[in-house]
Amino acid sequence: MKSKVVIIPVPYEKTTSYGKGTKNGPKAILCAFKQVERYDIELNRPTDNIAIKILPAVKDIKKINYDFSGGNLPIYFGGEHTITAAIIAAIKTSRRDFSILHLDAHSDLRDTYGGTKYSHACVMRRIWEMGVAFVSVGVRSESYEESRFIKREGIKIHYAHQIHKDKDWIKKITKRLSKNIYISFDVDVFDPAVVRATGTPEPGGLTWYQVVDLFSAIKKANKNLIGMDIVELSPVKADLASSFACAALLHKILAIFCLK
Ligand SMILES: [Mn+2]
Repeated sequence: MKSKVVIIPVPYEKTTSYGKGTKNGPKAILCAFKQVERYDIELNRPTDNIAIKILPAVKDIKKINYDFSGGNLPIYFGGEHTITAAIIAAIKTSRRDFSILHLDAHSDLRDTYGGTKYSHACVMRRIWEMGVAFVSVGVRSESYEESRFIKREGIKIHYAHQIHKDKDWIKKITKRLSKNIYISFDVDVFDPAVVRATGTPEPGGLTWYQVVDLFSAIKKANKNLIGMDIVELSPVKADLASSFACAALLHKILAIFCLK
């Protein structure tokens, strides 16, 4: 069977705490993606031969499915970050041989936030409870309570300020990932110069090329991408750059991981 990328829009928004509108994220990324050239200059490869199937939106996160059969690569568009806990729970029903590369400005390790355990600010805590290994990258904001939890549990986070000063940061991260990886990409990991239309923007984020270099190194290390999400875009009409950056990110992922 011919492999294909399967895009699953998940316009879920229940617990956004600051800027609103992430339920409009999937539509904005798909709309911007129509404008992205299907050719990667760096790789000198056209990408229009990659089959892409767009599924109907999933509004109830309890109904999230994961189907990797026949070489399908599922890519979920949020929506708020909470959806990742539902995705990982779905993946876990069929496989356990993977780790998560979590890119985010926030560690998302609070036990509860705003009175709920299912806040976008708690998603990695829920995943930690599932016992799935993860590597968090680009964090530059967390609570004191989270920092104590991280130290107590021996969780290793690649903070943005460390990446900023370490020329070996990519090597260190790649080394920690298992063969099969799932990427959870909170778009606020980018510096606001790249994406600023997001609910909780933070200064000092990753640049476009830092992200591209990280993904290229992961591919070069022969990692196998088993799924991905792009979450927390809160599109603003006057800010085409943020939506377009997310669509360009999708294209970069396709070029790096999906060309045969
Ligand atoms: Mn975040």
